[in-house]
Amino acid sequence: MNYSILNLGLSSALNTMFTDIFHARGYSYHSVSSISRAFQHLQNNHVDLIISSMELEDGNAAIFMEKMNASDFGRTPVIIVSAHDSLEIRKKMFDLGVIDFIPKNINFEQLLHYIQKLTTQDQVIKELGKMKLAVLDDSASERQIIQQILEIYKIKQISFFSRGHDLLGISESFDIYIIDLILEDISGELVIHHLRQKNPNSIIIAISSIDHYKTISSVLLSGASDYVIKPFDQNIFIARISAHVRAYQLLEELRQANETLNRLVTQDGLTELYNHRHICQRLEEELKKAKRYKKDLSVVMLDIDHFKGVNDSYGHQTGDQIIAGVAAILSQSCRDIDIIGRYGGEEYLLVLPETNEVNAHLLANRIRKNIERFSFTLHNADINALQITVSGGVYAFRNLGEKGSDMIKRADQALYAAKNEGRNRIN
Ligand code: GH3
Ligand code: MG
Ligand code: MG
Repeated sequence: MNYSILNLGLSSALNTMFTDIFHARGYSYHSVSSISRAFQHLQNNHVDLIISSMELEDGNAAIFMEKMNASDFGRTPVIIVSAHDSLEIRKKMFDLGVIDFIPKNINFEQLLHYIQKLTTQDQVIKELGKMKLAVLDDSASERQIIQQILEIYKIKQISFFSRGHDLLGISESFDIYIIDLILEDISGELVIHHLRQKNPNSIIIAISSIDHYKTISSVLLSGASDYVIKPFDQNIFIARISAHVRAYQLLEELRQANETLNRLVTQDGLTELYNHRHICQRLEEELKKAKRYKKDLSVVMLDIDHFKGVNDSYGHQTGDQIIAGVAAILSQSCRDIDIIGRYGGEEYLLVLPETNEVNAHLLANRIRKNIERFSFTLHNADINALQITVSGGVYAFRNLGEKGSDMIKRADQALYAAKNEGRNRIN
């Protein structure tokens, strides 16, 4: 992201340093020494962050902040860099709305932290723009104020409601709810309670002029994500919503990271089938179910015939393509509830719930024929199509004392018999 930073100050040493740092990171950077020049620049350019020194050519940082607050640029964040540091100065500047105060032995980490924050803020505002909002308030003027605030932040998908029953009555869900507590037809707290039950992940913000801790506590317990007291400052209101959007984003990132992690732990990289550990685990689980509910359960062990020859003649990469190709045929040939794994190198294990030995044989033979008929297209200079066969061993669960590993052993024995009897067959 190309951020634009404006420096306001008299020190050329600081200006040189900022120029180096910001240009190196690809940010656009401009420096002025007076308040009037700063406003000229702001009129004509977009600025994401202002860094101001205390002493300026035509005034000081406090005067600048007063003018900023009265201008259209009041929302642009300002950081103060100062050689003089006292609690008094800090308090005065914070009261004027600066976002931080950095002593002049400036720590660049701290400065870059603000740039990072701008990125986060950008992402949050962008995310907010995509979200669907519902505003419930029985006062038309309040609804208008909220609409104006939201529109400043380019939030456009807003539905307005004046009656709690209307909002509860529709089936549509929203990402963010802004709920006034005192309504004509129903208590806002009850609305929040129902909304929360229906929308466990939505952001629900209660707004009210009641500032008693008991009300606040009770509304938060009913499921509100936050409570904003009226009249509220528009920037604080958006900052609070943004904080929840950020948490919402982080949770979503966490959920996706968990999903990826889970895939990595359970999946074989080459074939995208379950890996050895996971298919064995799934077999144990299915065996428990089969025993408890007295259901059939079969396993099939499949192994590519003379696979060493494929590697030897055409190379390991071609071998890998065949292993992945066979996996794809298995996935296409099985039902959704069948569980398919790569047991080892060119061996596959199928776990077939509610399938008896006869049906497991039928399936294994259908797969065997599909593979025998299939012509594997290869990305290989020597050969562009190859045919292979597989052999298989079937075993169906018989007695309560059996473990998953016993079933695999039996299927493996049947497989070796098939190999001995000439391959391209199922035993
Ligand atoms: P059989 O018909 O008796 O099964 O003969 P085979 O050659 O298939 O059996 P063997 O078990 O002797 O050889 C399996 C070969 O599979 C040996 C090994 O190098 C190869 N292999 C195992 N894993 C992989 C892999 O991930 N990629 C490739 N390309 N080859 C693999
Ligand atoms: Mg083999
Ligand atoms: Mg093998």
